Amino acid sequence: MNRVCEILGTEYPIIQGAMARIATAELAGAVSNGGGLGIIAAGGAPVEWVKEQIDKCRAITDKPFGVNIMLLADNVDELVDLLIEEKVAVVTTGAGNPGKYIPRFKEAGIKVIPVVANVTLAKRVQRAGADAVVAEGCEAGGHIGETTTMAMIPQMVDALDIPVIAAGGIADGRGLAAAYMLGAEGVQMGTRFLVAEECIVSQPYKEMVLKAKDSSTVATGRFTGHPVRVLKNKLSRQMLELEKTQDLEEFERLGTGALSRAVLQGDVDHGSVMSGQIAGLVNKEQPAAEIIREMFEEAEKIYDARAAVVKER
Ligand code: TUI
Repeated sequence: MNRVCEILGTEYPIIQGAMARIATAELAGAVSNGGGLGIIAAGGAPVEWVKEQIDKCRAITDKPFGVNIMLLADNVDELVDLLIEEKVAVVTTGAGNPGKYIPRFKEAGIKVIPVVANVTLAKRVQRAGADAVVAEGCEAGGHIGETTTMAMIPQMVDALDIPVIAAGGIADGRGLAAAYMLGAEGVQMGTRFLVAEECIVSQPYKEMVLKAKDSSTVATGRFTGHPVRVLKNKLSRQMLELEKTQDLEEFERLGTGALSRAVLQGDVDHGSVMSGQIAGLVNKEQPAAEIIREMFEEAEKIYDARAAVVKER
C-alpha cells in the first residue's frame, strides 16, 4: 500500500497500459480483478463503443478501473463528456497535453494520470492538477518520446511532488524493483499484458510477442513527429524505407488500418504489431491476475535478498 494504491484504489500499484484496439473490457476487468488498475483504451473508437466497454467492464469487476484517452483522436471532447458522465474512477491520457480537461475531471472526482514522455510536460500537468504521472520511457511500445526509462524516472521524481509511475521496459519483478529503486511509486505495463489469457489480441500477435528477442522492435515514423515502436515485420521495413524519401502521404496510407490488421485479423506481416523492447522477456501466456501476483512476489524476494546481503556486511 502506498500513495499510488491510494490514488488508484487498488491492492497493487500497477496500471495496465492502454493499448488501442487491444485493451478492451475483458483485459481491463481481469487486471482490476487481479488487484491492479485495468484500463480500457478508447483509442480512436466511437464514444458508443467506449460506453459499451465501460458497461461490460462493470459487469466483469466491481473494482476500480480506468479509461485512456489518446489525445490525437478527433472525438476527445465527446469522450471527456462521457467519462465525466460515467464517473469512471481514473482517466489516463496519451500522445499530448491533457491540461485543459483536468479541472473538469477533478470536479467530477475522477483521478487524472497523464502518460508523459518528458519532464517539461510532466511539470505542466502537475501544475494543472494531475494526481500522478506515468513516466514512459522510449523502451515502451506504441507512440514514444526520446528518453529511456532509466534516465527519465529519477529526473521526474526530482522535478515533481506527485507520484511517478514508471513505464517502458518493465515486465517482471526485477523491472518493478528497479523502478522503485529509481524513485517510482508504481509501474504501468503493457507488453506483458499483451499475452494475458484475457487479452483479445489475435493469436498470431501474441505468438510474435512470445517469440520476440531483445532486438525485435524498431521505432518507425520519426520523421512524422510521432514515432511508434513496433515488432519488425514487412510493414515496418516498408515504413523505414519511406523515412528516406519522407513521403508522408504514402506513410499514412501504409498506416491506415494497420493496427486492426494485426490485432483483429492476425495479419502480423502487413499489420502494425506495437510492442515494447521488453517483449524478449515475455515468454508465457498467463491469466492477468497471475502476472500481477508473480511480479510483486518476485520483487519482494529481491528486496529480501538485497537486505540480507546488506545485513551480512
Ligand atoms: O501515447 C502513448 N502511446 C501510444 S498512443 C498510440 S496511438 C498512435 N498511433 C500512431 C501515432 C500516434 C499515436 C500508440 N501508443 N504513450 C504516451 C506518450 N505520450 N508517448 C509519447 C507521448 C507524447 C509525445 C509528445 C506526449 C506529448 C507530446 O508532445 C506534446 C507536448 O506538449 O510535449
